[in-house]
Amino acid sequence: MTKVAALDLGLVVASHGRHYTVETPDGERLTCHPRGKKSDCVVGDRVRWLPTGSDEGVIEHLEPRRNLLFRQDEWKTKSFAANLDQLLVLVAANPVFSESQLVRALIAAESAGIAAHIVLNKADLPQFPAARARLAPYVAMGIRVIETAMKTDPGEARSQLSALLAGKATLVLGPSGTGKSTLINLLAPGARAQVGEVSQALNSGRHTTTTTQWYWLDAERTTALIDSPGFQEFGLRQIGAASLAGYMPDLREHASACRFYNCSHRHEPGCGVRAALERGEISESRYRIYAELWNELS
Ligand SMILES: Nc1nc2c(ncn2[C@@H]2O[C@H](COP(=O)(O)OP(=O)(O)OP(=O)(O)O)[C@@H](O)[C@H]2O)c(=O)[nH]1
Ligand SMILES: [Mg+2]
Ligand SMILES: [Zn+2]
Repeated sequence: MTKVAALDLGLVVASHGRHYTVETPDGERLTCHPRGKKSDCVVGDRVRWLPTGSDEGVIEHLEPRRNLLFRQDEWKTKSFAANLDQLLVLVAANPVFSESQLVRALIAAESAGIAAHIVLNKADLPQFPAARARLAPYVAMGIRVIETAMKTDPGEARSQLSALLAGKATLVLGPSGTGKSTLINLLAPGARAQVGEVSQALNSGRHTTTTTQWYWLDAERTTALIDSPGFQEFGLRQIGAASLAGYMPDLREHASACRFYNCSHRHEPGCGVRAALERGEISESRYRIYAELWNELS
């Protein structure tokens, strides 16, 4: 048997269900199949592989991960990507975003130990002020919210984002039609990620991007953006109801004032979180989403 350490190292840059695209340290890309039937590699994984032909290989070993961002729906677990430096949750002025989905993505990142920022795109649309107002609680709790108009003001969007992204591997996550692939094309030279027409994205629930894919933004391969398909469902079954508030910074801040150490912030007397809600220090929508999630996970 070949020793694992003697095998070539590779980075999983795309996942196509049954096979993967793996990039070698010199930047060559090849198709790799998993050894055996089941595979659990995701984009961002470091793997050890063996060549099986001139441009094909087999994955023999998965290197330990620094982190993994995933969601857990009722019946299945969906891994987004591994070994991330940060997450950009991309929402848009239109289509109107679901705050519940935004909260879920932020909680998943927080529980995986991955820093998250929000990008609000399509600042050129008339719905923009309303979308901005809905994000005010996130700005207040210290999350960075970057406002862009990638299509109408790409130069500005590029300069707003390049410093934040430099030297990091960033996953771009968000509902369909918000501009994730538009962002990839704006920043990754020669990316040609497929971009969907507004009408399709809005009305047919169509997802233009269907696979997760890693793009380098620079020739030195130090900065990466990962495009992903838009999501609708975002289960958090991996998280227990009792730890939920700990992953919501605005709630967490007030939980130390609760009379009971195991307060659910739902019905108990002397609850610091509900007191803060009444004082207007926690937004009603955030608390409502917390309560919904708490019921779902209990
Ligand atoms: N008005 C406006 N439209 C934009 C802007 N940025 C992107 N779009 C449009 O939004 C539509 C969807 O863009 P995509 O980049 O395909 O969206 P996506 O998030 O990758 O969508 P999925 O791949 O389906 O998840 C396209 O028609 C873009 O041209 C913007 O700043 N303003
Ligand atoms: Mg896309
Ligand atoms: Zn409480």
